[in-house]
Amino acid sequence: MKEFKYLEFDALYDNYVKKHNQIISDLLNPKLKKKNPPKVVVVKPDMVTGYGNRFPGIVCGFLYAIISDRLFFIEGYKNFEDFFLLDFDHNWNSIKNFYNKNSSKYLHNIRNNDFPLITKGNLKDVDSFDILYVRTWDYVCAPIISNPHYKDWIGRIIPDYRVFTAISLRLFRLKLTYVDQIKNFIDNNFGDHNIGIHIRSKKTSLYRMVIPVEHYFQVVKTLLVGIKGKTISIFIASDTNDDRDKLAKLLKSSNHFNNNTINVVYVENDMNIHNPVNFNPGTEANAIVDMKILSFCDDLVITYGSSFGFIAAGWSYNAVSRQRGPYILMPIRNSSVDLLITDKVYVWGATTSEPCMYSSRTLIEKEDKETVAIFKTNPFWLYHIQCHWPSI
Ligand SMILES: Nc1nc2c(ncn2[C@@H]2O[C@H](COP(=O)(O)OP(=O)(O)O)[C@@H](O)[C@H]2O)c(=O)[nH]1
Ligand SMILES: [Mg+2]
Repeated sequence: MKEFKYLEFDALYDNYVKKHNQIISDLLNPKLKKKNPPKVVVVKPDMVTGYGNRFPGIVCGFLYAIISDRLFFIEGYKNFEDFFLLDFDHNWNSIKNFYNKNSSKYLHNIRNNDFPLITKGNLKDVDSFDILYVRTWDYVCAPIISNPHYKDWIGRIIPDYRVFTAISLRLFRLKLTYVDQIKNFIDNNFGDHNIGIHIRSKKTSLYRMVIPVEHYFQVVKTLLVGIKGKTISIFIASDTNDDRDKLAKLLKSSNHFNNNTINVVYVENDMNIHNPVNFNPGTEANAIVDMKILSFCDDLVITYGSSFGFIAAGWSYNAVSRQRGPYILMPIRNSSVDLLITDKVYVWGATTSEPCMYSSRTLIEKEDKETVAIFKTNPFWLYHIQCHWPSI
């Protein structure tokens, strides 16, 4: 695993951890009789959908906390410590009693969007509120890194603008048991070049759109053009056993792979079981394992409209060294004629491993000119607006 570090950000994070721990231990120390609790950002992550929505919301909350010089907390993530290491206690329940009578404001609520505030506002203007709540499942770091008040500073501490990678690698460090499992899988299954595929076919919000499994196969063939005489692993993560098995069979039966040795690999998850709370396929444990293994692949082929693959693309140091992609497979109408429509692409390559901001087109269409112009100073704004749902 690559020895790349965001030196400036990592130093800032280490200082943040020290500061957080000190302030909270003073607050909880009865002898000190501290009266004024610190100003905070409290993220309410989307716990009803999946990791692909939970992670971006939390990362954005942390970015809000550091740019507004507040402490960072998460509300309602009960089983965080089952999966992740904890550098500092960010459980809002630990200190929320100190705030009962204090003032609060929603800095960002996905239902109201509040884009002008986060794209061009100065957070000093909301300094009087003790609590700034953040509720989002979307990657709103995209407009924050355009904000003229913070742009230069964020650009200095995270020079390649891969805010998700820098923050997620510190906040979402897996516990040893998962690290071992993932490392073991990689040691036993990865080759010289590794292509990760995330198939998401059972997403109800994609209406009647589908992506035939053959399309994933086509993209793998394209990615292998020019690669010769190597050991290639093709790692499949999928929300159904059937699609995974179908793609594995297609790949294994192909003879189009130059002189490469191809190993088709996957974790033996039973995706027929469902999470009883949010009805997601599989389990939270096998989801983070699949996601993390994907993140270590050299090439990624992911599914349009599924945040799972976008998050995988940014959640390892490979995000920094990956030469190309991720490649995003586009859905088509569930009919034989759609493929013949020539104004459709079935796959496109992204230029960044940052997660997509799904509501960026809403921002561009609904907000005032200045907000839109500022958002467009994000070098990846064109990429972000491709994430919007397809118009059918
Ligand atoms: N193990 C595993 N779980 C998956 C896979 N695809 C989807 N899931 C589960 O379904 C959830 C879907 O939510 P999310 O991550 O937001 O992705 P989205 O619904 O496709 O945008 C994930 O968090 C996982 O729990 C997969 O390939 N492997
Ligand atoms: Mg999602």
